[in-house]
Amino acid sequence: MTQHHRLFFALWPDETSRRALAAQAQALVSECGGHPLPAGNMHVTLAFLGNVGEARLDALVSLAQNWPPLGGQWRLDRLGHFPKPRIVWAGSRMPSPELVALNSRLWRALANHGFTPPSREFTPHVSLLRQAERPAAQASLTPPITWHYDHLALVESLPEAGGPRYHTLARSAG
Ligand code: 2AM
Repeated sequence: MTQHHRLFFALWPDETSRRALAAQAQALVSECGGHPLPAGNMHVTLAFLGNVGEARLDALVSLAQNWPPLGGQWRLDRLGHFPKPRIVWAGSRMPSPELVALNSRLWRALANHGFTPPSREFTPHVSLLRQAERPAAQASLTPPITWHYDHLALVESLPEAGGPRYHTLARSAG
């Protein structure tokens, strides 16, 4: 039987923004209910691939490893809510042109390997709370958090009883 891996490409926060996001998640629990994501799991997904067969793994690893070095920052100034999956998230009021461009570039490269880009618009977000009962009362994230990123990661999501465990399979230089 072919083995499948649940994969996505993501950016991981630098230490300072990770701490700030974790503190923000903790502070929102009393207001929104739900459970904060473990700080080490916080990330922004650039491309979600879902279940991918073993045979396609090498090409993805190579894509990640050969991705040009990144250097950028993302300013998070907004809180949002996805009611169906019951997620409270942090993101930005104005779409970040750098992240949108990176998302497009990545999907163009993935399309060359036979992956189909999603039809839904890209809404970069960092999930802060799962199983949230309500959105945050205010839509702004104050003070804003500036996230510095320097590499792209290909990550496998491994289901575990307490929530997914993320395992980085490959990353770009940075
Ligand atoms: P989430 O943070 O909003 O849950 C691993 O599951 C990562 O891929 C998470 O960042 C998750 O987003 C995202 N993800 C899961 N299912 C997805 C889907 N169908 N489309 C886009 N992203 C998805």
